[in-house]
Amino acid sequence: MGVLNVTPDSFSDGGSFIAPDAAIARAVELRSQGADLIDVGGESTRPGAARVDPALEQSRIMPVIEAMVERGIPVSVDTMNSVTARVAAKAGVRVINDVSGGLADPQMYRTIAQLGVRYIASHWRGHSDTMDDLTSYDNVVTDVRNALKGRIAEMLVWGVAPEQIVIDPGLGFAKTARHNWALLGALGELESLGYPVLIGASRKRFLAPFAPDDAPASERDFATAVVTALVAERGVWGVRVHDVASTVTALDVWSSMRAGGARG
Ligand code: PMM
Repeated sequence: MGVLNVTPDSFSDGGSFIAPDAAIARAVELRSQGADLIDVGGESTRPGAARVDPALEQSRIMPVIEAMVERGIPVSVDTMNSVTARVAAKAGVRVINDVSGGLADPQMYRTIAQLGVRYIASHWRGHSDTMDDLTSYDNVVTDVRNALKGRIAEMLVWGVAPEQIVIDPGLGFAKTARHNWALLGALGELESLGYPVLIGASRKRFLAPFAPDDAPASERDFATAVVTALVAERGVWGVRVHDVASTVTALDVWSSMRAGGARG
């Protein structure tokens, strides 16, 4: 899944793709580099970010989404708003990616059930202006697993079908570096819930120690690609990344090694 943030303020690509033409060109590029899905977002979730009105969010993303659908590019929409999910689905989007896992909008599960689209639900504890104060866990792996299990139970009550659901530990959302590593190191715990898992590690702060001091976030792509190969080995459904080319290379290396092992 390639990231396309149509925002002025996302932490690593904010401002680069706010003009629809630039965003559409980027979508075409990510697709040609091998992304199976392009995740379009109009609201930044970087730590400290302020909320964006759904009308503004839609005015940013909809021209881009319509152009992508017209070109046959598979789109997911990164939104916490059920109204935006509905508008996007009407335009042909088949995947809704909700970093709040449904907690930001009480209408989300009903909407997803009605739309019948794929729904990616992340573990989340609060909006970006508070999330860095919400990092207290008894055991992060057990707590995130139980929280996601609770979200899934509620989705099913609202009529969301199991086949619609993908889960995500929400790396960096109310989590320290230690928490992110604990979750990546225990992916089996999340997979044991029985749903596909998506991982969004790309360029996040916990990968900064693997790049030079004060290097831009794009220098975390190498570490991101390593995470991609390692979580692929663990059987995850997808990875959400900014630099599709390096992740595709990592996956090519991983699959060549697997195929070699199978041939003996
Ligand atoms: N992270 C960000 C945004 N959307 N969606 C999912 N499913 N998982 C994530 O980890 C995730 C996400 C924040 O990163 P960005 O600001 O660079 O897009």
